[in-house]
Amino acid sequence: MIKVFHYDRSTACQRVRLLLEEKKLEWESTIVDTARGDIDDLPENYYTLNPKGLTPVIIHEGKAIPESLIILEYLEDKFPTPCFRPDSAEDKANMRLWMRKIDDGIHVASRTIGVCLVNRHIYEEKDPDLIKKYYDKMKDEVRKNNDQVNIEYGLESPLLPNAIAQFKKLFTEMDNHLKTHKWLVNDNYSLADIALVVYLQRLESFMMAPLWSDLSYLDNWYERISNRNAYKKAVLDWGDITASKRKENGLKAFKKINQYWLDN
Ligand SMILES: N[C@@H](CCC(=O)N[C@@H](CS)C(=O)NCC(=O)O)C(=O)O
Repeated sequence: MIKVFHYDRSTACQRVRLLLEEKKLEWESTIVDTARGDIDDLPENYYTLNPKGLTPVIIHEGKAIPESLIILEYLEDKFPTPCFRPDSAEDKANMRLWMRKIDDGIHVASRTIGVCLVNRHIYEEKDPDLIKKYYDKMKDEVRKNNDQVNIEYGLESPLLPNAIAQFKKLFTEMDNHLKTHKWLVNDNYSLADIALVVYLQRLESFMMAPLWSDLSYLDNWYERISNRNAYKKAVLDWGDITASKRKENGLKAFKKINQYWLDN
């Protein structure tokens, strides 16, 4: 049995759950949700499972594996049927190049948007000592420093325009590719589609879908994945405890975000 440490709305956890559901694997859920500053909710030994203290982590055959993109490849290696990785070396490289964009900036950009629009308001409502403890324990210095800027400046954060620009670049690139291909790698649904789709859901949760309304191939791709049973089970059914806050703050921010999108 695969044990998964995760929480509802985390994009990194959503992609792992999506692959688990696509492969129809049985797994056991443990919720670890520190994203609203509740660092005390982290299980005692969690840093031995993931030195960064983040989710997801899976435990399989006694071994803990963090990092969602590594987990996707691990599951593919261990449970190759049905298969979500192409055969040829060239296609595998293409698949990994799409996935690489996540660790090359998109995941950080997604956090920037989240902190500027929502997390800063959630932290404001909490005991300041608790939030201090949360940041004292945060291992990733870049994440910590970016968060400080994004909490202080919100929609005026100097990091926000570039975060939006990165999404515009990625979504435009995906749309161009999808004009002539059914999926991101040739005509087979792969780990690349599974890894990236969660960011459309994330931006949509902020009511930002109008930004990419002219990217119809991307929109169609998103719709095709959203209609899959596995997606419903892995993403929609788990929901998002902060959905109303995302919607409310996303709507308030839309004019500014749209301007950042148009400026780039
Ligand atoms: N590169 C990591 C990123 C993991 C990550 O950022 N996890 C977030 C959720 S998407 C988390 O654990 N957040 C907890 C928090 O913010 O306190 C991966 O792909 O697994």
